[in-house]
Amino acid sequence: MKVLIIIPTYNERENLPVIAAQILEQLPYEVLVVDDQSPDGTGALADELARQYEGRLHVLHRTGKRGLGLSYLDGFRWALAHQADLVCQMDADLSHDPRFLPDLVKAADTYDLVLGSRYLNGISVINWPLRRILLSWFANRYVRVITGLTTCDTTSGFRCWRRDTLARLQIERFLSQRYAFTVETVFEVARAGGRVGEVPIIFVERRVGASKMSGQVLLESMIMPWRLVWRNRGRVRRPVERQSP
Ligand SMILES: Nc1nc2c(ncn2[C@@H]2O[C@H](COP(=O)(O)OP(=O)(O)OP(=O)(O)O)[C@@H](O)[C@H]2O)c(=O)[nH]1
Ligand SMILES: [Mg+2]
Repeated sequence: MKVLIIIPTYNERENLPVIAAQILEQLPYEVLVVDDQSPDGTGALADELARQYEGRLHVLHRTGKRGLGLSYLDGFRWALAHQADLVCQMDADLSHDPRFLPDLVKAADTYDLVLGSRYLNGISVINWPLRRILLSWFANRYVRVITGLTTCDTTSGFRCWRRDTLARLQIERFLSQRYAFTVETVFEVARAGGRVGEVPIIFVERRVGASKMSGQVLLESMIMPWRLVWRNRGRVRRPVERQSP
């Protein structure tokens, strides 16, 4: 079974070699780095890593409009074209520990989409200031109330998809270009009757590099749940969804 881990990067020079080694030296998976022409040279570094881990680390250099959601869509297309059976998503900044990947992969036996959840057993977040925890926690509450989704951590970027779930996504329908993509994807899977599960993870704040969170990102994320509900009006009001056991 081919498991592909997609890692989007924008200025992650210090982090990328560490996360690549952690995954490729301990787990039987492949990695796809999707770089958005990082000014710090992460793309060229990824090419070096592709030579070092020949056949196991691949690089997609994006051109055109920058965006986390747009990067994932390109990564998904690549994964489908390269016959991946399971596709995981994770950040490059070492916030997502690869030791949880096997749990996500295993849960994909049962679920169409598996979320690595920070809020399943209380709050599992290390080194976040209180205001950041509150922002993330309220963002998840906000999404649940507006969309009717029942997942605890709908905004998590640590996930595993079954190939057939990805293949069924109507990519051309997507509205989000940035981080709101996390919510839109869960909403679309649940709306189509897919099984969404959550497994607990421990999230650690990045130590090096800068966050790409911006006002524009927050604005898109505030508006998106309303846009999703509006687009879906007249159909199932509250998407049906099953939780993890
Ligand atoms: N390709 C691509 N990657 C991006 C873009 N924006 C962010 N990323 C990557 O997406 C991942 C998550 O970005 P972060 O800036 O860590 O955002 P976050 O984890 O939501 O927020 P923090 O908690 O502040 O770190 C990292 O691997 C980034 O390098 C983008 O526009 N394009
Ligand atoms: Mg981060």
